[in-house]
Amino acid sequence: MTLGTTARSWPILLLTLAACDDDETRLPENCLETATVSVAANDWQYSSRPISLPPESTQLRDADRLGILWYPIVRHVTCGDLFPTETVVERNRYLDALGIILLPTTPQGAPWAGLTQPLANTGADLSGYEFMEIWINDFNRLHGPGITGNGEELRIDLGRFSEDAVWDPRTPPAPANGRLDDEDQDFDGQRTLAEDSGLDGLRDHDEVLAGVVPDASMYPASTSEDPAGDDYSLPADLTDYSGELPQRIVRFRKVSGFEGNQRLDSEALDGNPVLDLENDYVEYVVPLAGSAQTVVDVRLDYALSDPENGWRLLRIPLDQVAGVAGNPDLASVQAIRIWFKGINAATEFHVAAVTFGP
Ligand SMILES: [Ca+2]
Ligand SMILES: [Ca+2]
Ligand SMILES: [Ca+2]
Ligand SMILES: [Ca+2]
Repeated sequence: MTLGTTARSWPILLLTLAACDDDETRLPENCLETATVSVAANDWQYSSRPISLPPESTQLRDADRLGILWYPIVRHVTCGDLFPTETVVERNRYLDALGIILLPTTPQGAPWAGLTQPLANTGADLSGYEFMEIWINDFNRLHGPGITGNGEELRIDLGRFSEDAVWDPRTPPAPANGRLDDEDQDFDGQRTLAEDSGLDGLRDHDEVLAGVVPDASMYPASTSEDPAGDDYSLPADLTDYSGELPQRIVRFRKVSGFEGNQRLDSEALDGNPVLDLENDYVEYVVPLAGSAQTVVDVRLDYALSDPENGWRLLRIPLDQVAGVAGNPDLASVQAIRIWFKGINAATEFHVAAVTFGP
């Protein structure tokens, strides 16, 4: 099956993975029919704040959302990074991936950051799948020999989420505002220059006039020209991932900007212009320092010395739910949210695939 009702990029990803993948870690034989999630940066957006589910009692705060950048990884991750024993031809094949950088904040409660992707307006049917798999690279900073971690977690939610997102790029962000923020001001589906303003509805000069205050974080998203920090621009070379993390933060800071990206952005997850606030979802928790859900740990399994290869294949049984909000239904999954908890440092991840099987 194919998720979603809009044009997305997963068939290409699936073909790529299927082509390079012929050992015991392979996706199922029928992986061309396996539902998956896009790793194209354009298909992700800021999420609303997850609600804390029993037995957790302390709710997260909008203001404790970390800064978060996301951007496409092109011509960088190879099949050989994930499958080192493949043939040379296959090892050299590039895979698309999603880059995510979390930026620290000064939290009063538990810091968090999340991205969401609508899967299908009417809900995708995932009820026939046993597990979800994710290829993720933490560059061996959060897992490996001798690393016990400080409670850093990857969390994945499937279902229906409040559309009232914490989308302010600044740190700390303005809280969700109780409105459906949508660049398409007249809801005619046509983008005008004025409408490509970011979810704040303000172009740069209006941000200045409105007295929007630039953030004062260590890695400020905003400047005096773009005080809201929501301008879009590409680095000179989108395939340059060299240098240290602070350099990549500067390079990719504006790639996930919504103002001037020539797209009509919206908080809406279902395509209609009404703010939906319902939360009906299941939550899965992956302690990042743990190995219980790790199927492949490339560096350890293949005895590699490359410290930058922190690729892991995580497999999460869909029946091992850590929390339930409202009345979720895996037969009708509108969106996926991936989010991080327990991290409050500049931290980088690459995600190469999110799939469901068998
Ligand atoms: Ca809103
Ligand atoms: Ca703006
Ligand atoms: Ca701006
Ligand atoms: Ca836009």
